Amino acid sequence: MPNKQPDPGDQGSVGVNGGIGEEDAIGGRIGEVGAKRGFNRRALLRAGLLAGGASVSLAACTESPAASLREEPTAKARLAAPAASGQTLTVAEYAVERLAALGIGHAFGVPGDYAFAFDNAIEASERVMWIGNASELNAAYAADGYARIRGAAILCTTYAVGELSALNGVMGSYAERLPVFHLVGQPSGKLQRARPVTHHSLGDGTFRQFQSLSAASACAVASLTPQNAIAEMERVISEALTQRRPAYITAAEDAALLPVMGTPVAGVPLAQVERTPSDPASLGAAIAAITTRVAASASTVVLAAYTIGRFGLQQQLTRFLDATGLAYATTPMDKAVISETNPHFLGTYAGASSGAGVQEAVEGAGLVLNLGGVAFSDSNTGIWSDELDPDRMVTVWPDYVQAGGTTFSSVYLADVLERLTGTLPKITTAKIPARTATSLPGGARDRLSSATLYPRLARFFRENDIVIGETGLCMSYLPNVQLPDGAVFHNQTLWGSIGWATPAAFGAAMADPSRRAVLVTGDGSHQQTANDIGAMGRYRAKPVIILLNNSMYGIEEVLSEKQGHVYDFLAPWNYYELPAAFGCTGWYTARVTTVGELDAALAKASQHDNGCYLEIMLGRSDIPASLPDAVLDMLYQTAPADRALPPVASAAAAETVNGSGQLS
Ligand SMILES: Cc1ncc(C[n+]2csc(CCOP(=O)(O)OP(=O)(O)O)c2C)c(N)n1
Ligand SMILES: [Mg+2]
Repeated sequence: MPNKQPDPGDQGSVGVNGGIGEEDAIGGRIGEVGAKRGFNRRALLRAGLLAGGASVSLAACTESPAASLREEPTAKARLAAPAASGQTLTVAEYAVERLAALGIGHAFGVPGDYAFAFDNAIEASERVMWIGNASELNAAYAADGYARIRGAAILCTTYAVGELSALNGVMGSYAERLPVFHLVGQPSGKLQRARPVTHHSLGDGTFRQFQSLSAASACAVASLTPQNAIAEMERVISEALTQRRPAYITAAEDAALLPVMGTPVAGVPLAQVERTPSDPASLGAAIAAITTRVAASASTVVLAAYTIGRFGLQQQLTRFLDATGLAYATTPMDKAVISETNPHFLGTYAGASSGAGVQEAVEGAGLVLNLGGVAFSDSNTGIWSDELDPDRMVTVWPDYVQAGGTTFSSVYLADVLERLTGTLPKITTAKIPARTATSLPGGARDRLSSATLYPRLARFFRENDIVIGETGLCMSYLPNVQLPDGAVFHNQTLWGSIGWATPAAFGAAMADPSRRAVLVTGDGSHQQTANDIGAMGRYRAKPVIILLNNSMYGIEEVLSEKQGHVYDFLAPWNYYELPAAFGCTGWYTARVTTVGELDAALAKASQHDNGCYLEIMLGRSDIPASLPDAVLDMLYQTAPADRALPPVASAAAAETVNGSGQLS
């Protein structure tokens, strides 16, 4: 039961038995006032309203198998747990319990008085544990990391100041297709109608303008009331899961405290949620078109996209590859979507930055079967150095198929995979380049460099690891490190917001504590969100953090014509001291400068059953030269005569605008 150990910081005046009083934005009178504005008020409201209100019980919700995911006994046991006691749930409680039924066991957030209804509902839930992050942006990143492993996540922030701080993080989840349910409390309807000057407002008596900003990061939006809460939760859950994108769920504080009306829905765990079926005629036509194209081409290679993982189709893909014998490659964004020990795995495809032999195998194929819709973004293709012919590619997007000039709509990835598995014959496929065992370069006294580091990290990674790589120079190396069986890899390749990886690694660690989470991050990125190391210690997460100290925003130097920019230098932190400063106890920390020190530290870290933090001193000499002018010109397109973008990059962008990126 690791989840709800009360940490030392929680045992003082900010008691765990209710968590009330942690915030009182108006008066700052912690404790008494907080209590009155929190549970007591809610209890009074509920008691007063229940007598005349519709009497519905959500006891059924607690019977979901997902209940076992909840490992969190302490503080909540002392609170009335409405779902367990069969009491009528408030709107906020219903929202939380309905999401819990999907198997979401944690909610990441920062509390706020307008969001107390949601905060208190989470605190009182038997199935969802409150996880306090250092900021809302951190919480959004953590929820993103959690959703990558658990399939979906809850983020809870307060009105305006909280939700807007989270916005970049949630937008990243939108771009990278992760269903994060963002719960946001608003001032009560009474307040909004009276139009007073309140905190978190622009002082003009208007209240709804922030909702539209937050809504831009969501594929579905719901403003809950007692009358609509049950139906609206079904709608937003269905939409978020169909699209694998965030949903924004808000409620005015008075509405959030009223009992829901109608028949509640118990829900099922994520894996049991029924998928929208494909249109049979369209599916049949798409399968026929793909089969014809495969038969007509001399060779076929598969690109397996990240969406295979987002939609939980890893086993289907494995069966498909076994049945057809087709070889597959993954781009950095799709890395380890299925185990990289799969015998059909070619390696990483990223244009000129591909693994040995992979570019030739993929670009030399007569047909590329793009399963899931690879993002041919600059950062995913060795800066558009891919040379794929759109006419030799069939793309199975999450909800439609594109074959030549024909689009087959209302056809879903899962159905296409399943049907193709039974339809395509066993095919001889591209030759898989022989893998050479990596030798370990460097002597024990040598100063560390990327050349000596990454081969050692490759050996350090172990089966079932969750490896989180930050945006930055590490992404020039990690994609080509082959991972052991069952290990997965996540990077925010498309959205690329630095700082994401540290809280995302925390979220991933919370999503599955049985697996080791290994974070590889640059120093500049880490400086943005390092304060969530405190949350890691507090909630007993045990990540291994590999901090790359080059004292610079290194990749920015590579991406600009000249180096040594004043804006790329960083404040010199003593990184390896951070875990202690942030209250982590029992962590193994080290600063390593030589190859021998690194070897010793990795050996210790692999044995240490708690958090580990290794500060790797790479230095500025490890930063590669700037990219050639021609590449930079193509990347930025700032001069009239710059080289045009390659066709697949532009074609894929057009797909995104016209197709699966715009489902609603
Ligand atoms: C939120 C955000 N701000 C700024 C950037 C621009 N940016 C991209 S990479 C990068 C530098 C990363 O530096 P570091 O983490 O130290 O990694 P390094 O490349 O040095 O290994 C910056 C500033 C960004 N992607 N996201
Ligand atoms: Mg750096």
